[in-house]
Amino acid sequence: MLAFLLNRRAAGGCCRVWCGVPRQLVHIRSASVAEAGTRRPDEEQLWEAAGYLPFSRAKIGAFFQERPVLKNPFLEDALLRGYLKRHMPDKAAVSDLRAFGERVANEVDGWGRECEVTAPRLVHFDPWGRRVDHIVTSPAWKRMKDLSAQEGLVASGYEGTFWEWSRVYQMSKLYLFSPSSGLYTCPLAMTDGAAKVIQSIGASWPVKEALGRLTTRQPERFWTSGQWMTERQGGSDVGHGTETVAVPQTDGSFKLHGFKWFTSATDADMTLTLARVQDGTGATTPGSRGLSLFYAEVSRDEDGRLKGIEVQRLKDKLGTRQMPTAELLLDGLPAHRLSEEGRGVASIANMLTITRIHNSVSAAAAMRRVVQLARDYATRRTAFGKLLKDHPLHIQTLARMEVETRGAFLLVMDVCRLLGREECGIATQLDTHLLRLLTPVVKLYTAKQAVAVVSEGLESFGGQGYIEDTGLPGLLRDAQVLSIWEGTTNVLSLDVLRCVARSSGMVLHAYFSHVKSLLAGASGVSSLAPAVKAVDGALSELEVFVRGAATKAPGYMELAARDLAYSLARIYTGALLIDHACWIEASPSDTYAALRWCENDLCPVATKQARGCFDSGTPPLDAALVFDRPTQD
Ligand code: UCC
Repeated sequence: MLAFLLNRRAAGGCCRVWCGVPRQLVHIRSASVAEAGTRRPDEEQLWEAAGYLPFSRAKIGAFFQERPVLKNPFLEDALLRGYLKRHMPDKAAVSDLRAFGERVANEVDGWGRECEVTAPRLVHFDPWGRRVDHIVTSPAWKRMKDLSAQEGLVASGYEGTFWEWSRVYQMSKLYLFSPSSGLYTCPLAMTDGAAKVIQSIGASWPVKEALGRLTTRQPERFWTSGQWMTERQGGSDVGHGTETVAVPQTDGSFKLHGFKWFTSATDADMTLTLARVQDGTGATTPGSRGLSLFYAEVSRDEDGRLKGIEVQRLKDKLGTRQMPTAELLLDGLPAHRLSEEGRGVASIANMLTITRIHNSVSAAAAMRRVVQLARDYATRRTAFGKLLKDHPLHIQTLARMEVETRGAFLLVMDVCRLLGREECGIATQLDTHLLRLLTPVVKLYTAKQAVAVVSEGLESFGGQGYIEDTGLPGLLRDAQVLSIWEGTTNVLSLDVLRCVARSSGMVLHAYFSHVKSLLAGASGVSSLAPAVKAVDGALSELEVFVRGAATKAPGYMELAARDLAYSLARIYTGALLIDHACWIEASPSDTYAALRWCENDLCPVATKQARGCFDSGTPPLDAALVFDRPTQD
């Protein structure tokens, strides 16, 4: 009967939106319906009276899509819990993470959303015309700062409570926090990096007090730090791009003059930055050798004006909109030199290591979050007559995302493990080499994976993944920055080559021997045999490539750098997945994830080499392709 009526309506060209609220004759017309007062056909009135009209009163239609629910991200994460159980089964750590996971789901995630919708703004002048340069942030952003102190999100990296596992514990907490943090993980990364630099240089006046504030759990004392490295000429080639000069003062301090083009989380209380010391004639040393590291506090004079800083404008960014990013004119900013003159880059390198690890934690966390939400949604959303979870193709897609996420997690946590060992003074030479090599590798690889997995994750929500107020698009926008800041993929690939060269290949020796030892632990585990074979084979191919590299021109290795870094990441991750699957309490899913990961091309540098991708004839062909233009008629 209903179908009959609908057909008749369609045939009549009627265009209305109706919803049937039982027994109520309320209807809402679309713009194209007949004018008010026009007599409706009798059949239509009958139809309404019977309550059959779907979608009359469309604004409150009875059908709603189920939303994905964020549950405690710690309890939901089988791999995180398994990893911690295996390596640091400390009850205090686990119960803290469990409680924090609850807080993230029930409280913090809402604040993160508030940060996203209440973007920071810059107030240049007060109502009376005085220049104030206030960066106004949301109350939620301020709550994030207090929470970060209370929960020890930086402090726990320095308290040593869990000895060599302190970094794993800290980063696990940040991993739970990151996707709900409204990007507060960015200032925390720089704060952690600054603390590490100050600690490694040896805290004395005036930074001793700062170190205490960066690593405190007391919200009222807690400071965040900036890392002002990017200038108008860019943020990658720091050695040539830095124009800021440091003018010596008679008391031994300096005043900085320059233009910082991209300063993140600019509401920080202090910063570390690079500048060139001027000599008595105003001359400076060019290049990296002319750079020194400076400490500066962000403070105001009695009139409320920033001392030595003008905030030019806030950046209008694709993502990370929750966080203020500014262009700063340094016009006599009081500062103290922390490094020896000319040792700026080497001295800030510790900060780069820490922020790159934080970046990787955020990448793995973004993947985990989208997988958790997509998994939940699959149990609620029906399409084509059944729940998404009952569509094998959909679950296959989620399973592939899960494999990527697991790989990223283990790679990140292994680097955190190495960092913890180094900081406890128990790192072997092998650990130190691995940490140096894997830091750029984990950063570049997980950042790229995050964009791919989060993008796939959004697609798994269909059109809803593209709707702003679901909160999902922000995950993708924020993931996109991960491959850009703290060294782009190519810059980090070149960093891999540089650390191989500087260590005379020792970092690679460490790499090969550690992967072999991980594989040795899996010999005899038949369920993992195909994965072990794949990693072993890829490792041999990599060894052949590396041995041959010694005879190649530098240009050859530069072309191979990205594929080399990817090979290092995929092989090492494969070995970690295998190792985890060998754990006595590992689940069948741990084994399955290892097998699936190892079906990838684990050594793309060998694959591409075999195709001549790095040969000298390739760059001109690449260039011709890139700049291909239609021929003139
Ligand atoms: O600032 C930015 C945004 C802030 C927001 C951060 C938020 C993060 C949040 C994450 C969580 C959500 S973006 C700025 C991005 N810029 C970079 O990251 C810089 C990228 N460029 C590089 O990394 C380059 O490789 C440079 C700048 C380091 C290259 O400079 P140089 O001068 O050519 O460097 P050298 O000559 O290779 O190295 C100079 C010294 C050497 O030590 P010595 O002299 O003792 O032999 C190197 O061994 O520095 C040492 N060094 C390192 N040490 C250089 N790089 C490293 C390293 N990665 N680790 C250890």
